[in-house]
Amino acid sequence: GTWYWNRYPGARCDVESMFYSYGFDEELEQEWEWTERYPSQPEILRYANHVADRFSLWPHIQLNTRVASATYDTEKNGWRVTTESDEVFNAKFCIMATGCLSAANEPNFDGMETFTGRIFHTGRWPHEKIDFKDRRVGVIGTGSSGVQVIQEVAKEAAHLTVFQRTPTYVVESFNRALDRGDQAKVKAKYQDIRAAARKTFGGFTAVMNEQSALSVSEEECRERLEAAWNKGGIGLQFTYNDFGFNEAANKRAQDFVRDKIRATVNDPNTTEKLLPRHILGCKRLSIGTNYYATYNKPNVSLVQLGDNGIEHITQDGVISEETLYPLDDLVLATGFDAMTGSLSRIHITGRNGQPLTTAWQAGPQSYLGLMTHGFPNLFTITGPGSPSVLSNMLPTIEHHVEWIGECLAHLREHNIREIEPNVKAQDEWVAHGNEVADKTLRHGCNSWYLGANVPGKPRVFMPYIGGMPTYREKCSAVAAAGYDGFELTES
Ligand code: N01
Repeated sequence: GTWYWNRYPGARCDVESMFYSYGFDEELEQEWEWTERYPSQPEILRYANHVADRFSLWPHIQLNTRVASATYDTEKNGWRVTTESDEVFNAKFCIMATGCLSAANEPNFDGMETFTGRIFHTGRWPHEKIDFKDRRVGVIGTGSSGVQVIQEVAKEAAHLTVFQRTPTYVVESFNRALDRGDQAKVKAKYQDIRAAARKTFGGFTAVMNEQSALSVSEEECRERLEAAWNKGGIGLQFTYNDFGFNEAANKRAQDFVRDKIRATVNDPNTTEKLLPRHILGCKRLSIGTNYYATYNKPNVSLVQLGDNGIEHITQDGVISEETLYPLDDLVLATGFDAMTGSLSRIHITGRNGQPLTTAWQAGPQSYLGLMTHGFPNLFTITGPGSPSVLSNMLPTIEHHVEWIGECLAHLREHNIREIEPNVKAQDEWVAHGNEVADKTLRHGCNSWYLGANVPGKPRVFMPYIGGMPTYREKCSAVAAAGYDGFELTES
């Protein structure tokens, strides 16, 4: 879904293509050829379609179907799922694979309906080619989607105005074509590399340097950061092990990126606006290709939004700080109602008719990010409370699919009709998740990890930040102990 909808110009994954791929089938991984270090959206979509073809999945998939509700039937111990076209499906188990970053966050700016130009959201991009030639384009938002779309639209538009609320840290991707040799090296030991990646915090191939940034001189720290920068990608975060925990250590990384911005951007005014001030990695690090240099182009200007943000939209453009910026097109790169949005937009009701939105009123509650008390037989793939967005999503999704698959086999084998986490196990898991998150610097900024980008959303750090190896171990131990922490009811 992600790669079907996010088809804006420049859309690309920030995990290397050879590892942003499935590992469950050796023939698949040997045969498929990736063309670039970081895969573009069309290439990932081609890959997903290829996998569906290769494993004959299409007969099991019903496209163009929006699920409206999922209701647990306590008598029948099963789920009743309805679609917006009034189809009804009954199933004993229901698995929500609705995604972490799929419910678009579309702010309803005052006067937006009067705008006479075109409005696009990066996460709901049209399928036809959108031409920005000779047009005055505005982009609102400078997260990972904004960064990518800005770089591309700037190449085409007559003028591009970027409306920035919070400047972001962008590292260079140094994307490049992958030749047969590059691929052959990985393919020769694909499974070994994947196994090693599974032992890292996020399931990526970059390995954390287990040294404090403060244990070395500033000069040595800079040299290492420079080397990591030149390698490209989000590995910069793993240069020292305390960037995520110690503000003084983190400041060294921040200063390094701020100096890169100063060295790149020509206009001092624009430079000042682009300098991020928050903890590096507190919001998701973005990856770009000449992002900062884009602001040296004569057709690009940057507007720093004041405390009132976007004040008003008129038929002609955007008003901020009483200035009108005339526009033909407006691109909303305003992100997602992350982690919970795709679930809360389906009317899910569990035991005793309790809506999931009520159960999660104060923030998502789950056991292992896989199930929620009061919602028996309902699984979530990469749900809140699991490492999900802090990890390499494809292997992480595979891990959940495998765990749930094995769980269902166990239930069938033991003639069990209902599975549900008990309150104690769930509370302990939520408390553990909060305790680990509190030890990090992640609470220091308004990120979507905390739900801070959506007005009114409770501020809770939603993904599990204890790392993939710990998480995998816990999931395996729970299953090995006969689904410890779950109530299993026999038929
Ligand atoms: O969304 P975001 P995204 N008025 O929430 C601004 C993944 N991803 O779609 O920072 C004005 O990060 C908001 O400002 P602020 C990746 O995990 C990966 O860019 O909240 N501005 C911010 O600048 C990523 O983190 C890839 O102050 C408003 C921007 O809009 C996640 O998806 C590519 C606003 C939203 O940034 C989400 O990224 C793309 C308002 N009312 C996405 N509301 C790659 O793999 C929001 N903003 C490379």
